[in-house]
Amino acid sequence: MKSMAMVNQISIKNHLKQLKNDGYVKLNKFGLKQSDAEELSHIGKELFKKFRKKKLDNKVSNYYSPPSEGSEVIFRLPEQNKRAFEIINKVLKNENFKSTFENILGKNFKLRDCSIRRSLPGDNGLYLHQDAVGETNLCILLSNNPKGFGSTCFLPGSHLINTRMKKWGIEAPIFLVRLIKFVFKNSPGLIGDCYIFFNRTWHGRTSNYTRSEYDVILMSFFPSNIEIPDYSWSNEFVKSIKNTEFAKLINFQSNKIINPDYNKTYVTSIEKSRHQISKKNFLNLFFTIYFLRVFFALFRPLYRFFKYKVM
Ligand SMILES: O=C(O)CCC(=O)C(=O)O
Ligand SMILES: [Fe+2]
Repeated sequence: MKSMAMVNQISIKNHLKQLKNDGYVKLNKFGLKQSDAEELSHIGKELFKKFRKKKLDNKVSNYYSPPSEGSEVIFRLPEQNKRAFEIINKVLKNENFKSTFENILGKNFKLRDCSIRRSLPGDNGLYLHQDAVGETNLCILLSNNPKGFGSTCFLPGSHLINTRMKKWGIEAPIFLVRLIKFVFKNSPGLIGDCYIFFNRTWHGRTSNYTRSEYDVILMSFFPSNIEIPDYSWSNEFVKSIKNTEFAKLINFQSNKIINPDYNKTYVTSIEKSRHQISKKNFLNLFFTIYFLRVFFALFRPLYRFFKYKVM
């Protein structure tokens, strides 16, 4: 019979393989108990209520983005609630979490943000894009969402496309994404389910035309061999969490990177070198690139012309 540790190793290996093939993966809970996940879900709901009441207070804007374009966000969740901090810290200390993230980001990887994003009824979704070099997200679902309404969606395998979307100028608005939605995968699941995705994977958010709100924790990690976009946790908070795993992971201010070695970690290596695209994803990728490039080649001049005329 296989030991528990061996089963764990095999499942991590399979998840990593899937992540590297598709640019995203759904996985088990990294030591997050069902009761912890439900507690986080409850804390999130209470915080949204609190922030909505306080929204006229200017100071709040650093921590809260009020309902706009279908979503609402609370930044730096662990600063808002001690219990949320403790639960998240438990995930960060979990051995499976560590070995998974060390495999893709290298040792000493960093945590930049940990926010809650709510998809509101009537959310049209988010356009197709990529984020910062090296960025990798861990999502923890805080709502039961078996159909994946208002959830992050991905184009499988697109993290391995050499050219960035910005360079081609094909970051697609949501109506275009909807036109070819059969090539995308959304992220359904139940409270506590987790996803990892590379922010280099072409991604957006599906629409939410239900009457429910769907919350998710988005934690953004970076390797230590690149400069991490500016971000600041309050001094008070940093002092209060001394010697925790969390404190270690957000201590990136001193990271002055002079010469990043892109080959050092998987997540930076995909920026520069060629990795094999799996057969399973090839056709969809080829079709999407072709479709978006042709669309923008034909319509961008027209779009610019109308914009110029109106202005
Ligand atoms: O809202 C989401 O699910 C995705 C958000 C996202 O991709 C972003 O903010 O860069
Ligand atoms: Fe994004």
